[in-house]
Amino acid sequence: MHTTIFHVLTLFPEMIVQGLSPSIIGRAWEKNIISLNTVNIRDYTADRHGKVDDYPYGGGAGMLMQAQPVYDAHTAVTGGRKVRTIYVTPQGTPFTQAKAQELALEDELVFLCGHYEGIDERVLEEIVTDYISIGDYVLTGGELPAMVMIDAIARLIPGVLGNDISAEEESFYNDLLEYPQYSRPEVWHEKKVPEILLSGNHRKVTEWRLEQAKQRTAERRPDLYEKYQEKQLLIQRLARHKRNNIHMMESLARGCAEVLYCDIMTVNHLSAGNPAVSGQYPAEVKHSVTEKHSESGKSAVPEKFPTKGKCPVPEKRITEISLLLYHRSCKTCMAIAADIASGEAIAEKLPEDTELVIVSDPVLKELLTQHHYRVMDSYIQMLYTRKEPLPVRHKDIYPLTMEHFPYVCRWYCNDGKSVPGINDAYVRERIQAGAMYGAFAEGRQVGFVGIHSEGSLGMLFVEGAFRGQGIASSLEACVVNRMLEKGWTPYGHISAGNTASEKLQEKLGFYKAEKTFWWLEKTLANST
Ligand code: 9D3
Repeated sequence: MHTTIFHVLTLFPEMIVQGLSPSIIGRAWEKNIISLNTVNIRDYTADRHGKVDDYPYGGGAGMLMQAQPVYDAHTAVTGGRKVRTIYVTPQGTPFTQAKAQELALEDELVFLCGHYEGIDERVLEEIVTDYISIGDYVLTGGELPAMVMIDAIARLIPGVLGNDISAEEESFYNDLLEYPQYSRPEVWHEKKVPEILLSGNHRKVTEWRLEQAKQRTAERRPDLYEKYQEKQLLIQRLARHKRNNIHMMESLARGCAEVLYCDIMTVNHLSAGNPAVSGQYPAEVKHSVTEKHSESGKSAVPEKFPTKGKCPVPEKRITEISLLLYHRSCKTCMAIAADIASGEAIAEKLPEDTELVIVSDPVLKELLTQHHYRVMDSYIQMLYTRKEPLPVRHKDIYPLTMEHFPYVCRWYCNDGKSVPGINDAYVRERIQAGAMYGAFAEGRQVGFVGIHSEGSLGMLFVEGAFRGQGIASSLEACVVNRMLEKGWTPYGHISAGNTASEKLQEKLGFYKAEKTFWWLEKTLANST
């Protein structure tokens, strides 16, 4: 099993150990999911009296930590290997959830906690890779900031929080502050629990909570609320072609993707069959761009009326979007491009470490297959937009744990004709994220289904001998219901030509997108 190691270089190691041990982090340490190695910098001083500090050259208040003990403590821990080393300092860049996610991908981290007025700059230059602060206020040392960061990073490591859908996917209202919550008793200090929460109407409860979350965010965090509204506007734009865009809408709504490129054009669409129009424009001018925004983050700009490309006849204005979304946690991108220029801009902006790209425009497919990506397969996108939960006939369906890993691998990884790109490590990660469910019959596992890391429903499998009994339907229904509870819109990608699966989805109430979807996989850079 894999263990993430946190080394902490400090003058107060007991503070770190005592601070983290009683928490969930301590439990993860006992289970060897993480390991905490505290090192007392004082143990490495070359000074006979154990001194580690001295006066700053040039004068000034207080003392500085000297380079030698810090350097030797660091070398003792890393043995000269290149290990990501974080100096926690008020002079660092502010710590964020994004930084926590990035650091959670490392196998080993060193935290250096300063004391006194700081540390001799020369040793920092040699060992530090990241300078990080936890905010604009003054503390007495770096131990609490190091503990804050370790806590935030460790809870993102699979297995630390237990086996439920990962901490990151849990909240539907990801971009908003949380709604108020109430527990027993129903009346306390003459204050009654809001009526709607006692109604048992799940949908009404969800709506009420969203409204509360919005109100509270607008009031307490206007900065977050503005971002939320921008994103909602983008989702609304995408919703004009919902069946083709549901994958992007859901990624944004579930808060698991960031916008790397967004270009919204308002287009004067001239229908080919309109005799009033034909002849007035050169054949190749099918539309005129009247507005174009390419700045990511300034995505949701209100539509304006045409300013250029004046058109003599009334025409239909449509909005076309080019968009690049990035799921940092699974190195997966989703992209749509309205034209070649946007496609090229998207290819340009694609992060280098992107392992999988999901596209639904031939332009993008062509461009990216010239750019180190290769088509794995083509898919039909299907979505379920009803709000009603589906009936689950087969009752023996449970979330999978690692004890079921060999079963899933046997049927999914080693069975040549399965989905390309699915491998042992991926299956393990999905199980640990709580994203896989198994069907059981006659006292053993007979099938499974899961939610892919970028959010689509898939990985459906039922053993031959148990097919035709509604087990596959029940597996799917179970995941659909789970998603509906979270306020998600379930969607999936069906391998083109897998008519059996398509039929099953249709029977459950899913319907198809018009576009074809391609999954593009990164080819090795040196093999091109
Ligand atoms: C006289 C200059 N001081 C800066 C206001 C020096 C100083 C103050 C506090 C040097 C170290 C500290 C201790 N704080 C940290 O080590 C620290 C910290 C913090 O104080 N606030 C927010 N994030 C961090 S990360 C490390």
